[in-house]
Amino acid sequence: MYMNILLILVILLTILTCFRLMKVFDLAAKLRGKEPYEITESENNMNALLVLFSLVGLAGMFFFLNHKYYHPATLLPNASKHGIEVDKLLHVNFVVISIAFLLCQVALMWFAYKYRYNKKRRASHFAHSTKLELVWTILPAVVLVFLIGKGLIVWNLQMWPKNDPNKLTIEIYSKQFEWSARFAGDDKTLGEANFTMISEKPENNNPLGVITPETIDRQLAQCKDELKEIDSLLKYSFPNAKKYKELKTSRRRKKFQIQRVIEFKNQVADKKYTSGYDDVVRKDTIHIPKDRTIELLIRSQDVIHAAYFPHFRVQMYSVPGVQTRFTFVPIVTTADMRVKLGTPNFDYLLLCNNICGSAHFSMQMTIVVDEPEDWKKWMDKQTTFGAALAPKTPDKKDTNTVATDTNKVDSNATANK
Ligand SMILES: [Cu+2]
Repeated sequence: MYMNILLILVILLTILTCFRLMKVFDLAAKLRGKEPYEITESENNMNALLVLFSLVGLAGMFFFLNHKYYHPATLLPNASKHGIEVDKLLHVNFVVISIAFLLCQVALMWFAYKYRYNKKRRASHFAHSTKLELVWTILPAVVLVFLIGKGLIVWNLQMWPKNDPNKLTIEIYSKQFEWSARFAGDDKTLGEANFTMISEKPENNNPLGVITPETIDRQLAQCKDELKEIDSLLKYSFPNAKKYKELKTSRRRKKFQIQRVIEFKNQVADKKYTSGYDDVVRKDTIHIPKDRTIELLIRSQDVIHAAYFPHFRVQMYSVPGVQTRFTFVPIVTTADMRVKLGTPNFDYLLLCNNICGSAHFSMQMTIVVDEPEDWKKWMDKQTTFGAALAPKTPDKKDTNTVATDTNKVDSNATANK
């Protein structure tokens, strides 16, 4: 505290001293019979030289920082197919920017030095040069067209990839402050989901709002119970005006939710809603296979997040109410990357790259890239959404004869009883 006051005092006194010194210089100049702010030729030359000298410092700093911080090895190692192109694009951009920066700075400083004020020199009038204007319009335009064109090609690589029938579709779901992932099962289709179907109740556990005939019935029952509770609060308690208003709002919302769930129920005959049964929902760590196209479908429950996989050069906003997507192919397994980096506990991460609230920093998920056969083994061990719902629902485990899987479903069945 005292240190801060002292610091402010020192700064104020320094400013005051500077003002007084300037006044003294003015008076001294007047006494010598000169104009107070007249700049002499030697001062002018000295300033011009200093400008030139600052160019040496600036360029030196530029090369030093470039060497220290911008080097392909200082980037996180790339682990995706399109990432190679993204990194190349970054390097090309840096080269072009560096050349443009250096040329502009050299020209700026050199002209300031060369055309410093000189009493004997008269400025020449130069109004227009078509040739010069053409050069400085066409040259940057060509460079920008090249950069933007190359950027668009790389962008289209992952946004509009050739349709790969063997792609693996994964839904990435964000909410404050965690990620969930949902794998499309054997049918390669994610079951439909809607926010009105979200239930955090342990017995209805449906945090992503997946729609199946069972979840519809459970959600309807849960919503009706909640509506009854709101009604009884409105009827039998004597809340204050504010609380009363809040309860009325909750009641309106709950009724809207029930209406939506009933709409889903009415569609069951046509839509079936069975693709969600073989989906696999994961919260902490997910495994993905190497060398296979991964299609990410990204959704958000609350605010805008950004799904950022730095090693795969993937980043996409996760926006409430809009599904965004990204496609990539992982090319290095976690095990290979650990050997390559010499870090035995290295893991790929999914991070949130958009400040979304107080615990934003902790919003992450571990991604493990496996060889395809290892990934298959991991996938087969997972409990499907259908199996977690009820013991008798059809899901891929019913057709799978792997012993461990049957055990898993059975244990789940017992847990559900
Ligand atoms: Cu976030």
